Amino acid sequence: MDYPMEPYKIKVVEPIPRTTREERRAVLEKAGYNLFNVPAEKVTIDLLTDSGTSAMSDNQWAGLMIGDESYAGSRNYFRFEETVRDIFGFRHVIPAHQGRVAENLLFSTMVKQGDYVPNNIHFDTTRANIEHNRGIAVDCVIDAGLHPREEHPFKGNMDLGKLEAVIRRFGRDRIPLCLLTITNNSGGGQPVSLENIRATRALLDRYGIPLFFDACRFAENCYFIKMREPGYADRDILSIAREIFSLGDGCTMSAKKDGLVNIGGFLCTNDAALAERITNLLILVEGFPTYGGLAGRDLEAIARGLREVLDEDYLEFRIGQVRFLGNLLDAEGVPILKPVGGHAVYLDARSFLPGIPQHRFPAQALTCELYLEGGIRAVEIGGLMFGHRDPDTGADVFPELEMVRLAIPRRVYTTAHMQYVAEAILSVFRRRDSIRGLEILHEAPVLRHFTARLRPVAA
Ligand code: P71
Repeated sequence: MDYPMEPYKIKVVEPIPRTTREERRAVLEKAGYNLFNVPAEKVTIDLLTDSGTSAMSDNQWAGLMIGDESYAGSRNYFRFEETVRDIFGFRHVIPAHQGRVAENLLFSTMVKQGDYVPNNIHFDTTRANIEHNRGIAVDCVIDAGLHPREEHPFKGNMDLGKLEAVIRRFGRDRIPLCLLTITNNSGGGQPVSLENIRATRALLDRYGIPLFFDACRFAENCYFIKMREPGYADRDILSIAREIFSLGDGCTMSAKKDGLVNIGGFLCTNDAALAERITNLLILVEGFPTYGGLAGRDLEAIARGLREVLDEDYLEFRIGQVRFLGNLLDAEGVPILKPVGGHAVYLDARSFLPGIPQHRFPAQALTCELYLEGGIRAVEIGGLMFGHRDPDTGADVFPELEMVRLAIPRRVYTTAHMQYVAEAILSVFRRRDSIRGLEILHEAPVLRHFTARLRPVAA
């Protein structure tokens, strides 16, 4: 197994909290068996999300010092705009403080009641922002993208048959735009091929429907194209990115992922009239168009992060580190989603804990055990996050996938940390028959996973 070497050395360190098993047991109970309720100071390795958790480089930290905090026309805005235009190629660049604001601005301007918005798979904030504007979010990923064990190099691809069926059924006038999420987070961090992007574009052109990218993890998607798609092995990441975005009409971006910053985002479009409407709204809710809810120094850090993320040594390590963790688990028979995605390893909780029925939340039970075992914080993506009661029948409805996501922050943990995580998971795997399910004590009416309180069921 190849051991990925960090392509950087460490200049600043932050101690990692250590806790005893007894302490973690008490923390879990107090948190209602929900890791969102656990203070970060009680977490040893935090794999809750790869969003906003990156380590900035010395170059980015240096950039903070030349932040120009002028209300209008900050020099860092111009540097940010120039960088985004150079990589993404869109004419209008609108800053926002994070991805879901860019989504909100876009959908509140383009989507009206009863409109349909297709995507490979909508991320939860994307779906929620479409539904908030009374639109209907439709997932059209290829079938392989829904099966954890099916190997496919581009499991994030759009199913063109499903997409065309949606267009034919509801009509072009009810589809204001189509999205493509690169990489496809909800489907396991899986990439979309350039061939598929081109074909999606051609299909949409026949109906005159604009294509927008949800570009959060675009550089990781580009790296997969270089590695896996015929004809791209000799291309640099920047030229692949430019080719992708040349096929779209705009994008939303959470810079908290491939922008390598702790806060920030933006929205791009080629449509001047659309840009003007969005900008007017931006001034109302987020800020003047040359800062969009961010400080000048944040814009500088994004501009620098977007350059650094295109570095091939960085991406080789990044993707290699995530794969390394996946391989350590796979080699010991731990059931994971395959192939390993760009930003996270997903445990298949159904196979890991076959004795726990879905209404006893096996994935949530597994996240609690990982915390108990090694102070590791992962996130449940299964029945707790996506299950709900059918309003008509009153019956419980559970999602297809029952997963635990181990999201790896960028440049934060070393490969030794990955080995620590794998060892803890293997210990849990060996004693999996003794793990009990959970039941809900308290839940909120929407997005219940953030605040729910649970308890173990009797053996
Ligand atoms: C992730 C997140 C962040 C998150 C969101 C909800 C609960 C816990 C953690 C955010 C995304 C994303 C995609 C594809 C838009 C956003 C929103 N992901 N699109 O995966 O993955 O961006 O957080 O900057 O608002 O943990 P934002």
